[in-house]
Amino acid sequence: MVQLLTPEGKFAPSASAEEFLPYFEKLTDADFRKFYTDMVTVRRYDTEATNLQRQGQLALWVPSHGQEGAQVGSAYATKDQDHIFPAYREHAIAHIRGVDLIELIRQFKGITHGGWNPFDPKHKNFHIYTLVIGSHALHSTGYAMGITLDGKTNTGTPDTDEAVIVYFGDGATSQGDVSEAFVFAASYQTPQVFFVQNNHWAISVPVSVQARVPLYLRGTGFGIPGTQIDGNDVFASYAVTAKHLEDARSGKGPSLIEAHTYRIGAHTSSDDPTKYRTDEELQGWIKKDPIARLETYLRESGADEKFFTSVHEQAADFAADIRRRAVELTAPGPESIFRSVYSEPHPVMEEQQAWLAAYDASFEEEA
Ligand SMILES: Cc1ncc(C[n+]2csc(CCOP(=O)(O)OP(=O)(O)O)c2C)c(N)n1
Ligand SMILES: [Mg+2]
Repeated sequence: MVQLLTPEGKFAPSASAEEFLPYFEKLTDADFRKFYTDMVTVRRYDTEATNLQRQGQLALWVPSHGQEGAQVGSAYATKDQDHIFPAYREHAIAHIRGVDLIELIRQFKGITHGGWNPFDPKHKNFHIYTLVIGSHALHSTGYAMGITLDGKTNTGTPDTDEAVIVYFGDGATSQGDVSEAFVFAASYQTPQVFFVQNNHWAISVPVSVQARVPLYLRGTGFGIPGTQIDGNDVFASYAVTAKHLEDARSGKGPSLIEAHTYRIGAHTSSDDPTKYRTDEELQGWIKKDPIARLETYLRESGADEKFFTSVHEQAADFAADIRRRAVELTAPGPESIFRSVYSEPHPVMEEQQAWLAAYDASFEEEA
């Protein structure tokens, strides 16, 4: 397992980390502080969203608490031209790509048909959240085949060459869609990274039931090489993803990363994890927290109390702003249904919209 930063916050790269170190060495102290700031901000946001759900503001929330190391490191390893296909827990990745996190709130409030800013399904090349487990593995492979056919990758210009990264969970690897995506990715040598956040549970089913071999080996039989990383180590996540994406952009085909991490919270706001997992297991993972270990590292490399206080203040302000805007969000009118069907105005949609408006108005006349 590739690890650079131990759970105790010591920089001690594993032997397997060697080929990835050149990528890590490009980072500066300012990058480490950015990683930390984003991890703290998104954790604070996640807590706020969980509270908003409990207070009846959101229909559902899917917490990301505990998975910030895997997400922040890998997101910083992407380039603007890369295409990201998330599942539904990738809040830190959305944030780093520049998606306004109120857009995720809009989705979980149930007042949008999807898309960001507010209806664009590929705003910032961050594609829509996908709750149908594993289906977006196929979408991402299709997209990666498309950018190859369009000549947008492996042209020898790394500043603009494109790649695709798709995120899904340990449970998703059991889906037929993911296997099919592996077949097509290997056959067409797509410029693509499959990033598995192995948080050890698929709702109440432990990964040990679904996978008899480590997940990073799942691709091997398809011809897709894999790397296993400590997903709570933001440095490992950055360095390994940077290399895998660079390989993808330069014609080396698809690959897989398995990030070992843990979902500290419930699967969703509808789940009670105390029904199926032990407190002992949870406490063991809390000791491997991705934020705490980076904090130790930063303190030992000279970050002072003022830095940490200011990060926590910024995160609290960020969450307060989200709360204020979340409460003010209103549902769009029914015309938004018609607006989201075609990318351009369409006569049948206009006709149907006019019919619905007249139908609605007929009630007003009766009243
Ligand atoms: C096709 C499909 N089957 C079942 C479900 C119900 N479901 C929602 S989340 C989930 C578990 C997913 O686990 P994993 O892939 O490990 O992702 P995690 O939620 O742990 O991040 C299941 C079975 C679904 N959303 N879609
Ligand atoms: Mg899981």
